[in-house]
Amino acid sequence: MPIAQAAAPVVLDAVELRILHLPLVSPFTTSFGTETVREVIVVRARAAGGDGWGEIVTQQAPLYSSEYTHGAWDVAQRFLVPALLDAASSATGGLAPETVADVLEPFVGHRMVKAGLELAVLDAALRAEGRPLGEYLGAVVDRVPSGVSVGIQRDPAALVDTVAGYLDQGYVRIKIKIKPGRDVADTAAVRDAFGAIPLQVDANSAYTLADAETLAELDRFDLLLIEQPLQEDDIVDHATLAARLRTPICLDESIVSAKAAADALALRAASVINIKAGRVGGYLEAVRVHDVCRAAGIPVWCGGMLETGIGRAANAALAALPGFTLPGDVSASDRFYARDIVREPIVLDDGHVRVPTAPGIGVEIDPVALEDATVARVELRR
Ligand code: OSB
Ligand code: MG
Repeated sequence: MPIAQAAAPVVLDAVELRILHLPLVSPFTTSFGTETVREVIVVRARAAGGDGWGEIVTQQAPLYSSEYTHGAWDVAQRFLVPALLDAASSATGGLAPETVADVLEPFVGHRMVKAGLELAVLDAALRAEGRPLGEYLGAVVDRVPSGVSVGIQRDPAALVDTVAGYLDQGYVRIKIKIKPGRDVADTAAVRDAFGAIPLQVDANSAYTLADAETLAELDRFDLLLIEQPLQEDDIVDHATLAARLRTPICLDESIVSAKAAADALALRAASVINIKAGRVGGYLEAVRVHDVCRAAGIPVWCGGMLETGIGRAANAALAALPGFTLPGDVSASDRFYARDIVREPIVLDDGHVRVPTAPGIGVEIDPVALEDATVARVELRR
């Protein structure tokens, strides 16, 4: 469903951007690399009615997508924030959160930056109105099942140990990262060790159609899905692969908008879709992706980008929409961070995460934790 009730316009006095460095509790390895410190940008929209917070989920290097933190830092200051400040001045009567995407639309790409800016404006608007983000987006449940994304480990035995720890904590679905040479044996080890748990794999674009035979070997593990086996642009190849596999194909990197989702479904390139607000340019576009999939009877789930408590709280709200019928990568703060930057870290309760009910994103920033993690700060004014 589209947003039922629009939010009131926001007058912006300034936008503060910070680059944070947050140490991860353990290294996170995917087919594209290993991260030990999360480098991320936090946005504070300084509005007449109070501050709003957003998160730009770029990573340090352009390995998952073409976006990366210092590119985001540049484009935000040079183009996107000035355009936003112009459109949201008292002279214009302010800017409604639903029109942020229109204001930023002339600038091609940079969706993660647009998403972080839109979230900050949305949070400011909703806090001023006393409305929780979940209610605004159309949440239908008050808690969401929590899955965990497990990085590639030293060997399959180490992977089994790591997965055992997450199952003990109560996570209801396991996703393991795979890459060529670390696929069939790793998946077999987890299946053998834990039986019929809800299990899926994520290749982060590491294969080509020439690997179809290897990928077909995964069919015997009854996986929920295989996520993004081929490259971002390989929509037709994904359709070809889908016809050869029994395991459902889920797209992540390829789905950059509601239009991209509709096209991928029309081509039968995927039968499940991972929705990340950053990747599609914002939480409002994420709702539109959800709506396209729901109308087509395609299940969706909420992906993650190692968010801080800001994006993690917003993801919990998004994942509460009715089309999110599979557990998301909406894990507890302590899955990645010893110390989150919000006062109410996201916690696991019986394998679920609560949808915040306080106004806006529903969490308060811990100013000391924020300051301690900040490595760069800038404030832009009109
Ligand atoms: O492909 O889903 C992905 C993290 C960074 C970049 C891409 C991905 C991921 C994850 C982690 O899998 C998801 C999470 O935040 O829990
Ligand atoms: Mg993925």
